[in-house]
Amino acid sequence: MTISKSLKNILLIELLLPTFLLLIGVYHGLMQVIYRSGMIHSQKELHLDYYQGLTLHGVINAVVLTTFFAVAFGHACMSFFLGKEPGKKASWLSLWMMVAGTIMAAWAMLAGKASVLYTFYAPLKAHPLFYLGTLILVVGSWVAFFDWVVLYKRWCKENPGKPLPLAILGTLVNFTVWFVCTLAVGYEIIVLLLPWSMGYTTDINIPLSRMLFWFFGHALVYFWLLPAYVMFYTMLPKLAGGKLYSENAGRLSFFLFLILSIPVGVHHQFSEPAFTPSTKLFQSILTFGVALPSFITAFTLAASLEYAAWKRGARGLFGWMAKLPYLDKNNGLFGYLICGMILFIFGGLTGIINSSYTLNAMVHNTAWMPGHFHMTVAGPVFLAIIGMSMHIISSITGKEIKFKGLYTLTPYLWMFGILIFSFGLMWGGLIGEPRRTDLGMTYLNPDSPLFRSDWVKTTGMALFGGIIMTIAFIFYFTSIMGTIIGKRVKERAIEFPVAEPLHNEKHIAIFHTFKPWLAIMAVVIVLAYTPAIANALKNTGRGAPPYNPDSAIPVTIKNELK
Ligand code: HAS
Repeated sequence: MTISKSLKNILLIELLLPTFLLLIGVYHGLMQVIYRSGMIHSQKELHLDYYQGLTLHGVINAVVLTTFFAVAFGHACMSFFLGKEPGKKASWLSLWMMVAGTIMAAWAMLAGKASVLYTFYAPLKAHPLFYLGTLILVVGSWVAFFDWVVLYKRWCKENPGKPLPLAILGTLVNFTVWFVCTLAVGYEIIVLLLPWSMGYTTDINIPLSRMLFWFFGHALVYFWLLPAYVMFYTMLPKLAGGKLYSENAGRLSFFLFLILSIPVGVHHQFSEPAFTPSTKLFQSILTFGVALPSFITAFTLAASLEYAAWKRGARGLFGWMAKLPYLDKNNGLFGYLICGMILFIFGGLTGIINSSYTLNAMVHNTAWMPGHFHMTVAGPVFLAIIGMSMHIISSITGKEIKFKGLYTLTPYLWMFGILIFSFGLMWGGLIGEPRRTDLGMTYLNPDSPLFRSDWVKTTGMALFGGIIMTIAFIFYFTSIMGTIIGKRVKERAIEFPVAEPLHNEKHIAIFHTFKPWLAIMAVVIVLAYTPAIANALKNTGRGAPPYNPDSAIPVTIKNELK
């Protein structure tokens, strides 16, 4: 489908701006493994602050890149699957708000005034512009969503009785979850963090602020994941040369995400005494529930891939795994999606370990945790984002992908790097290695009395994996830069490889309406969060003054001592 100049420019900015910012994000990722492996024993050597770098790494890679991409991919899906481009004014307004928010937050982080990590947990305190910028970025993404809802309603009126394309269903579910969960973090920012950071209030209710964050924070991980799921269901079977095994399974999965993505946030707070065991148990059970749509996805997609491989001549029980178009240079996107899925087998299984209350006590706040989440957010999510960004940029500019060999190799190299990196972290976590700690200053410094020789091999493994990932990103960056400066060789258009369903499935009415699912979503959230809010309000502890991450003395007292 042809694309207007305005939408083309919007998509290019939304995809390329975070790609350039990734240079900072990936650089600080490399610095993390270097710091942690003990190669650097003093911050002064590189004039870099560990927590500042970690904040830039987390915010750019996990918040800015993912939000810009979700909006850009949403615009592209709306245009392609509904046959109508989103409103020009709303799309530009959304973009400029997201850019303005990013600039504000980036300034605060680069100036060293917001080293609070991507979770911005109180009592770590950031400059007000960090919180405000994050809020404006989020509200900018809402503007795009509200406009899509208008588009969707118009499409329903014009196409009565026609099933909503699965990609649109997935996108609307994703942004509904996003809208609801960001209300909580918006409240946290406006009512708790901003007044406190501006000095209007002196302390803050820690359990409440963290609970509000995780109301948003766990749903956030599905906001990252669902664009990749849209690609898995609607495009991957086609890229593999087959068909989608069951479209109804896809619809069910997306609706399950709608009801279960949010009411599970307390599983990040199992070790916080403010919440009672029954609150934790209920959300732990719901967390096992939210793994269900991913299991459905795993089986549906495995069946779709098996069908594709059988069509390509595969035989035997596992023969299909070898007969997929892994290194086909003219089908590079397949590699990005399949490598993401393979990583997600491990990312998902480790997630299920985390959600068990007892096992969580073993792994919480250890290096295991970044091991888990790099096989999710840096696995299927990141690979789908960069693979699809290249696909969209090449289609809408009418340019051929350049350095196809590098582009095709990137996901395999990245997967190999992540597996080594994450296994190093998880192994380290199991033998007590903490997360979010500059180990080179203490535990990995042979001159320190705290030196832990048993962590040398695990952090070394993570370093090795991190270097491979950095090389993979350089391959990708070279290819995307080559593509952008290349010559136009075809019509500018939005194109997606669309998978047909394998069966003519029964029409199940409940899979074609949002209303009952939205009602169940509201009920489950109320059931899960009423006790959690009551706990946070009752067991507040003492309000906390602001801290910076590099010192155990509150900022206010430090100022008085000066
Ligand atoms: Fe998680 C912590 C539980 C999924 C991200 N998670 C985190 C954090 C992040 C994160 C960033 O219960 C750290 C936050 C922080 O900074 O503190 N997580 C889960 C569970 C799932 C899960 C149960 N997480 C994700 C996803 C993420 C993500 C997705 C990002 C995108 N996670 C937790 C818990 C914690 C946590 C606790 C807190 C721990 C603590 O103590 O702090 C589930 O959704 C996972 C279900 C997934 C599956 C896998 C399905 C597999 C598929 C692929 C199939 C492959 C095929 C290909 C078919 C069941 C779909 C085959 C082809 C071949 C050729 C072989």
